[in-house]
Amino acid sequence: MAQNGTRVAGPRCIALVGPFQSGKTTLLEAILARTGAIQRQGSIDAGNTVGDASHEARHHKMSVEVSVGTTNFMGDAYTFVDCPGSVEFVHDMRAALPAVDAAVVVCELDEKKVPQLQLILRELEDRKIPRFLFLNKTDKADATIHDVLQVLQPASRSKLLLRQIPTFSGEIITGFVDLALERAFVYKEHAPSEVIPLEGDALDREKTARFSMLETLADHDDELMEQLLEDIQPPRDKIFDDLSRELREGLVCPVLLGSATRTNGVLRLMKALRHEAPGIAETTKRLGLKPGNEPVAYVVKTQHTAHGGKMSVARVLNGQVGDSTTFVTPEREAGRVAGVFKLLGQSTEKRGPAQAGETVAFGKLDHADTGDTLTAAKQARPALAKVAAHDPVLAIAVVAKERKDDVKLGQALSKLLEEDPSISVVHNAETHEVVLWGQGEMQLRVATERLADRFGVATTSHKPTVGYRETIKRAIVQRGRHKKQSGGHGQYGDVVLDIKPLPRGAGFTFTEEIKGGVVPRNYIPSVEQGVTDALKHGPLGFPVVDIAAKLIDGSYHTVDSSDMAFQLAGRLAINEGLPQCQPVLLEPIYQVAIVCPSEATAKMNALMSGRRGQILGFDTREGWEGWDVVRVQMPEAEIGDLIVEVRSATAGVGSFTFKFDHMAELTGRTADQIVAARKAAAA
Ligand SMILES: Nc1nc2c(ncn2[C@@H]2O[C@H](COP(=O)(O)OP(=O)(O)OP(=O)(O)O)[C@@H](O)[C@H]2O)c(=O)[nH]1
Ligand SMILES: [Mg+2]
Repeated sequence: MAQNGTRVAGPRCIALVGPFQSGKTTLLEAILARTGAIQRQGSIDAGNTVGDASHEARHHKMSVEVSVGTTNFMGDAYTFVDCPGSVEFVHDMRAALPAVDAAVVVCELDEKKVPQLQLILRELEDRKIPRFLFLNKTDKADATIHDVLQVLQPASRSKLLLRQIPTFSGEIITGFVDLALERAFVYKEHAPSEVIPLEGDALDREKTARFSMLETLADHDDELMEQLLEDIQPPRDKIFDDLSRELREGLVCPVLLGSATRTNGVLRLMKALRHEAPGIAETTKRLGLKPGNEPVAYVVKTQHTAHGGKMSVARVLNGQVGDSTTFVTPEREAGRVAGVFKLLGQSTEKRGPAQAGETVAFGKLDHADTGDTLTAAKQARPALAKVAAHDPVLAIAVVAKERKDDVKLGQALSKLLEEDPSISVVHNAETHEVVLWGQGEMQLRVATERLADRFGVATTSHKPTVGYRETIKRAIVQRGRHKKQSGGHGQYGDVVLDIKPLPRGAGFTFTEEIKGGVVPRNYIPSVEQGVTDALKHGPLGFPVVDIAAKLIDGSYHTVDSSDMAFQLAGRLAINEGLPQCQPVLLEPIYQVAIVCPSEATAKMNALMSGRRGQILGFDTREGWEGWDVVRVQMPEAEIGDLIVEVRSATAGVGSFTFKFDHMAELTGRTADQIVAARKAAAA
């Protein structure tokens, strides 16, 4: 079954992407089985697939990071990068994409998943990555499959092009017709499909579907358009040439059908990749890599294996990389390759040097990060792609279960961040909390599981402390006198403070107006120190802000006065004065910008009123037709798990960014509860 066209030989790197749970990892398994890289096709349910081999992925029955597998097909090496579908792990996909030749977007015929599909296609379109759609789970599909293009086209900016149509036995799909080859196939479970005669109803449907495929191709080929208008049968070569050219130029997105669990349609997919997907030459052109002699590679993924240490999965873009190749990045020295490995999920096999186009793992590149462009020369190439992680939306505070693991936790966290740069760690100096910021509940749960499983540090986690503050609403003049006469040397300090509220955001000021040396100069800094210390915990239990303290009077004792005594006096004045100044709680208010498909915008309204949010306005999202931006002001405490609700109201695709805006007074029951909780925690 020779297929013509302008085939590119050599190793390929193909991303498997698509909405959550569409069957990507199962498709990888099917491809590996069909191409002989593994003996038996495993399944997600049995927990024995090559991809998703980590504890965390098996446990949750979903991909939580990229899995990579290399196989051979008709003489060429193919490395598949199986990306997680969950939006929480999307950074792994985004970081891997720049280096791939093409993507297979695995999807289902499910309207609810179209917004997710759109997000993924958008990423590929923006990066100009040629893409196929693989409509999976045809074993579950029924006759409504005729609506494929109608359902899926809105997700894609480039025209979807149906390459195959299903054939039925009753309601069940039993095979397909390949519209380019004009051949009918009947599916065989876990075996190549069999060619059958194309006749009867199938032939009629084939003619119509083929014509519309050719029409789509002819949109970008005038000669073909003329042939169609004049009823001339275009030569098959021309069709294959157009298919591959228009795919590579991103003009069309061909749609193939199949079932990953049954290995149906997998061989056709491999053949389409073989004949139509671009190779390394076009990919380096896309990336703008100028020709040169030195080895260049792009880091697709970073992993810390239990025994092998750090592994950098990388695609060699130019030259040859072997043991002891030394790499630099534009920012730093990346290290020296210690071992080149072929990957099949978590199993690694040592191999010889890797050539341009191959995707392998390099051992021990201590200072290489995911997304780095590596150059084996003194002079680094400029970064070919930089993929910044999305802003985090959810946080948890983590604590090592055992005190002795505190140091180990720090090391484990830095490895965790290397593996998943969409997580960040913030050490809160005020609360001494180690706060993990990430993309969602599952990602953070997996992060803590990984800390335990992979890096050997068991942790507990809790909600991070909200940055409440307090202030006063009334002024007071308050004396603070510290006097102790116990035997010999006594202690004496006496101050009078003029305490006043300041406008919101003014912070704290300390001034003095001491006349006649009633408080000697050298003790004034001690008074200030005492005041500052006292303001760390106000009468409500929180740091006090927006307050002015002026030292206006006092007295001293030539023998008994000391720095310590004046510190205590300053402290006393604050501790005794503030409760009389109508202390009030302040809570941080953030500006939140929620992005969501327009049909979900109304739901955001309802969501905000339940979370003390104030809607400031709605806008259309620039460059995103059918999407809105909702701008809101919201208390920090309510942002805590906002992402969970935003996602559930938007089929998973809504998100937000936020930044601190101001502190606002909080009174009433909510404030009382917060103060009571703080007191209970301090007790
Ligand atoms: N009926 C049917 N089920 C399938 C098919 N492919 C995958 N599944 C099932 O769909 C579920 C998800 O499969 P996965 O391969 O984990 O999907 P995925 O796209 O890798 O999932 P994420 O990586 O978590 O997004 C599993 O229960 C699979 O058995 C298929 O062709 N037919
Ligand atoms: Mg998966």
